[in-house]
Amino acid sequence: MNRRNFIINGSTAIAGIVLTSSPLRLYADSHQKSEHETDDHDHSHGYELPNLRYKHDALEPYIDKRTMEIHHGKHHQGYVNKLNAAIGDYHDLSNQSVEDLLRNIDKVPKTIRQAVINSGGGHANHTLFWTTMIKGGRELNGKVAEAMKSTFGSVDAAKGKFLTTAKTHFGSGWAWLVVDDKKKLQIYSTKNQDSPLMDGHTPILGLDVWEHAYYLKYQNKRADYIDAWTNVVNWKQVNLNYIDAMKG
Ligand code: MN3
Repeated sequence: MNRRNFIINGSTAIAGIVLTSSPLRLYADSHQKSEHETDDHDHSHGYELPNLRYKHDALEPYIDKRTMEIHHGKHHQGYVNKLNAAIGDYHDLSNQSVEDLLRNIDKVPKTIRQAVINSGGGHANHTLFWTTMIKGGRELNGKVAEAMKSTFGSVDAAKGKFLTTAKTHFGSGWAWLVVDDKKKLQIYSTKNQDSPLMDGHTPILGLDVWEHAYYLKYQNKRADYIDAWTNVVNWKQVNLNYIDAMKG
């Protein structure tokens, strides 16, 4: 047992509750623990694919069951496997959350840095993505809505900018709503699996625009997929992510 686990387990015993001391706190609300997963910070057995909070068909007809099965079970699992392979014997790295790895990407040895950017980014990005969708979607209000108004003029303007950013991104990548290092909202896209965490930004909503996210159902019609996705956005979770990001 390493020092960090000892402290967390010790705290757990005293407090009687599980203390999730950042960085996964961002996702804590949505994080379902399985019996194999007792500690967000214990990666001594490698990073693990998080469970979905809903069934594969829950987002039908907007996101189809088969896409969810392959996207979560094959693509996301693939990023987790490749991250574990890249980290290998770097035990000092594998004690960190994937978010911390990305935040401190300059400290990752050059020989594995790009692999961590790709696969660690893939793991972190998808982990957020699953939690910001839910059957039926949720209403957009609360603190994040206020911040969207003050930053972009209106909630609709912010939503519009996000959707346009996603639709016009060239090639594989992600559209993001982030809290930047000055605690301001920003909307932009990144290529491949590049994570906003590498720029010191905290992503609170991400939309996967890789073809694997939509091709089975929408083929070349990325805009249709993006419009459909608006029906399943869990804005309640995005608001919680915003509140959490503003605390940090
Ligand atoms: Mn994907």
